[in-house]
Amino acid sequence: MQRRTFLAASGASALLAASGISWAQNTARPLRVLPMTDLIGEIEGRIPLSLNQANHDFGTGTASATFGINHSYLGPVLRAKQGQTLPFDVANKIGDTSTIHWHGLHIPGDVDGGPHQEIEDGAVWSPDVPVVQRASMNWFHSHMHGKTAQQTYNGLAGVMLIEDDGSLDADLPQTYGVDDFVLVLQDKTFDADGRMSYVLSGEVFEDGYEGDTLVINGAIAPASQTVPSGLVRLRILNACNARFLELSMDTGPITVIASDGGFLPSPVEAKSILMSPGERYEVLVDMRTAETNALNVDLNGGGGFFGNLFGGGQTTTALSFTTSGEAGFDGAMPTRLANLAPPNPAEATVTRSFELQMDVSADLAALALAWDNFCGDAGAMAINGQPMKMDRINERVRKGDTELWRVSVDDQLHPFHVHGCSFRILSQNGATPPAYAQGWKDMVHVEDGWSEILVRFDYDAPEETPYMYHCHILEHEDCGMMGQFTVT
Ligand SMILES: [Cu+2]
Repeated sequence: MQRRTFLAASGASALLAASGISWAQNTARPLRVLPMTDLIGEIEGRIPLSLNQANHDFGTGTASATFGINHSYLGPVLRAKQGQTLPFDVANKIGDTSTIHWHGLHIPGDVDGGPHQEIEDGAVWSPDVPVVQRASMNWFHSHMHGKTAQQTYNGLAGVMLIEDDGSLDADLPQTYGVDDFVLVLQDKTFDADGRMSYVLSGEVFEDGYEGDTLVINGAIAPASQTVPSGLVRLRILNACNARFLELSMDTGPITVIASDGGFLPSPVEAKSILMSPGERYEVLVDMRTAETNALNVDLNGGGGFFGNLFGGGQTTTALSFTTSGEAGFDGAMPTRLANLAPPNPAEATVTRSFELQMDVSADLAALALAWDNFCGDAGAMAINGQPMKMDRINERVRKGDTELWRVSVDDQLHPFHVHGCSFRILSQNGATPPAYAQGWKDMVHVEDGWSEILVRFDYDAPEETPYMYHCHILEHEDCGMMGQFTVT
């Protein structure tokens, strides 16, 4: 930090950028709490979500040109309850066509917000979104084909918390901004003037876009937060375009209570957890007797350029906690959270295989670009030899059938996401997934061998508004590593 201050003070800001020094700071700032829009209860009229152009200061002292949803960067934390229907009016004012996809929601294809549900600039999209699933942390983000990476990076993303009777009654911290926090983790690059930048090249497409600066809820890390004595709940989203993040605690194990699609049967303690782009985990931090602890984040979880180069990560303190000494949530660490039987592969009546491909032939790459895939000069990417094509249905699934989906890759590590469901992971990279990834998921890591998931779809996704399956490295998705399926 001294170094950065020195360089800036000596007017050597160009050097700063050239030397690749990040804008990470030495002194923590107070945690930025994302504004919540609580929808639980009677909803009058429609719920406005305005996708807008904005200016936002991430903490560099200079405003960056961003997109936001009702705010200058990112959207509100929407809180809803199982059984509600959410009548959204999504107004697009970003100066470009966009979409909003509800990631993790069990909803029909015609309200899913995928690439077929374009919202022209100046138009309003009005889906009535049913909330049928159990308590879970979900999110929403741009899914505009060929532009998902850029639009999401610029800020078109937000969190949706779903509660149910069980979660509202559960003996868990749930006072938002006091002992219950939403953390949206992202990596950014800032130029020498402190403006957020996003520069693409062929190489960037290979790895996906990786920033050098960790941002939490739209503010540069590290952050600090004073909490009451007691348990503290963190609902964490990896909203990076491409980075896998490895999370750990400064003291003791990290205690996971929920994954993408809901609660685990009981808390799982791990030395660290690996989160791909798109994944969510809920964590409890025990501050009953501890006076301090901190959440650490390694930007190079799962490898990455620096991880591979130095054979180790770049673990930094992301968020430190100090107790105020006041009494807070006084419950004990829970022992039982949810009823969850082990997945039963014998239920599968159909098996499908998917290979995520970095390398496709030059002929196919040329076609892929004509199909609105966006790859810079990286060629194109595909699944099963087929780059994304908007008017091609790749798979047709029967509603209510349990299916076994096997996923492999030709190179690198990819996070595979499936719309319209939560699934269970049978194997990840040919092995049993870590205990914290054995509950309800909509993301699976695929690197070596086969990763197998047990899926079932209970809602219609017709030909006009099919579901997607894709790599959640957003540059890969834009570059064609995506396919479409109907459910009828
Ligand atoms: Cu990928």
